Amino acid sequence: MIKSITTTRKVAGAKEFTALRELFSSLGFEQGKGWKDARSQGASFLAPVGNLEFVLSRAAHQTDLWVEVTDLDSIQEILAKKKIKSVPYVFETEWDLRAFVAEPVKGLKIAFWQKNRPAEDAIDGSLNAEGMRFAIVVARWNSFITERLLQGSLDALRRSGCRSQDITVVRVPGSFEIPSQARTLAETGKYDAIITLGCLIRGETTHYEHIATEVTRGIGQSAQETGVPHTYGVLTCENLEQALDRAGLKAGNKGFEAAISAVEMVSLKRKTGKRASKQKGSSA
Ligand code: DLZ
Repeated sequence: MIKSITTTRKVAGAKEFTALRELFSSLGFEQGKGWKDARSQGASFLAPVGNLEFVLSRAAHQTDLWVEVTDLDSIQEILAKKKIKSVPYVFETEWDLRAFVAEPVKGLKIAFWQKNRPAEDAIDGSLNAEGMRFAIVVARWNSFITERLLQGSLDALRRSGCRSQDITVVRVPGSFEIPSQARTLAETGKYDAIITLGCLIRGETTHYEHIATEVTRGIGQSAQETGVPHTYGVLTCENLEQALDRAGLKAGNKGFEAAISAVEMVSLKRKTGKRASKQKGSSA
């Protein structure tokens, strides 16, 4: 049974090795284990889908790597910031896609591509958090769980390109206090989004339903009334086992998801907000 495909690339030296490792991290690739021994070193990057193609063609488009992405513009922005040249790719086929080729180090050509979509298709937020500022409100109650959620959020923000100095973490006693603190932070105007993290466990929480409803309503209300995106990383669980699963054990890490959603919402707000003001401007 085949399990996976790995393609390796020998690089010219330590400088290129570091440059490629940093570039691939900032593009949003998930890091694999990598390895290092006395004679050599490997930096590994994972993608959700691997695909090995043997091609028989007379066309000239030869690149070393094809990377399918969800937001080509964000990738181009990151490369431009790093002063990596890229050129639009001209296809001889009728493929329904957009692409460009970048050469981050001499001799390594990477084609980044995205499926074309009809013009009326949805607007997506990007997952590039460079230059965005976030506040994370985290409840101390059930800290065994909420600290894991916090680590998940920090991991997501850093991997999306957010700088540590643009992240503020505020701890509150319990989930009940999250909405008021979230609102205080949102009203400062210093943050692009607020990420809320807490953990309510039915078996251990008196008035569980009331607290859960109040916390959810309060966070939503703060988001709507301040206009600052808030994302919801408050676990509402039947028991500790379920909470652990959602804090990184079996069912993902809801803190990570809340942070990624925050990045997407900030990007989306910027894109759709711009669109709205452009439309206003053109009708005036
Ligand atoms: C009091 C309480 C209880 C019983 N359970 C939880 C819980 O499971 N998760 C949580 O985040 N907080 C809990 N709290 C604390 C309340 O949220 C609040 O901090 C206190 O009632 C003080 O207002």
